Amino acid sequence: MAILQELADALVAGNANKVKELTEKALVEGISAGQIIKEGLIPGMAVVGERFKKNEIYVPEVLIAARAMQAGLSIVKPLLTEAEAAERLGVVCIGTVKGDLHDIGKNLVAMMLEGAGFEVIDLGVDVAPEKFVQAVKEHNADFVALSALLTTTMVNMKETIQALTDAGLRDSVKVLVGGAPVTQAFADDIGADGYAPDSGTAVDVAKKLIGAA
Ligand code: B1M
Repeated sequence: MAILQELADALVAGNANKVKELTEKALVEGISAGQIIKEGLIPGMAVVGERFKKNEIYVPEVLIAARAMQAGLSIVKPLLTEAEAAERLGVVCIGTVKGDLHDIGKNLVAMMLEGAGFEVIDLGVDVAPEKFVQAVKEHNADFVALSALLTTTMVNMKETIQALTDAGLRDSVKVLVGGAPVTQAFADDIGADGYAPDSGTAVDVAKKLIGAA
């Protein structure tokens, strides 16, 4: 549908006003909230993710596109039917680990996951292992996404995985880790299910982990 392509293009251009306008217009035309997300907003954000991964655009452009995505999502999310909401790819509890206050990268990952169709519960920064455990239980999460920017806080990723294991949740939840000092070798060492070096790749890895890619 032409209007959904126009919507995706407006999102890629980071034009929040146009995204809002086109989302409202699409609803008036009778297009469902789910279809607007699936065929307009998500494809737009996928283009942004790909360009970011290839270094064709940078953090500011991604943040602007994410703001445009939010402008559309805030209109259609409350209108999702139960069936449409259930079609979401999965529930992710994301946070920066205990002791760590860096959140720019974590926010980007959260936005890209949401843009790809995941429901994202953002727990913020300095998140203690117990808080992740509690959130996984409360939201019946499929994923825990852990970000760390300090070599001194990376250890709290391991602590969080241990807390999930102790709570008997480790088999029911996938753990994705990332952040500047984190490597695939570290992820393997602490028993994470996935590692991503950037927010675009985080979406690919998350989809693979739940068999949606
Ligand atoms: Co801090 N800081 N900082 N800092 N800071 C670094 C990380 C540092 C490398 C700077 C340096 O010394 N060169 C250094 C860490 C050294 C180390 O541990 N090896 C450092 C330090 C030491 C500190 C303090 C200790 C400084 C002090 O007080 N003495 C202090 C610690 C505070 C704390 O956390 N307890 C501190 C504080 C701060 C500010 C508050 C001032 C600010 C944070 C503001 C904020 O986040 N709201 C800050 C900043 C801005 C930085 C730098 C300059 C930039 C980080 C950033 O936002 N990058 C950083 C140096 C640097 O990285 N160049 C530095 C942009 C962002 C888009 O990238 O976060 O890497 P990044 O995210 C990427 C990927 O890593 C990945 O995707 C993102 C985008 O593609 N990714 C994931 C991130 N999380 C992921 C999760 C995933 C998957 C991918 O799956 C779940």
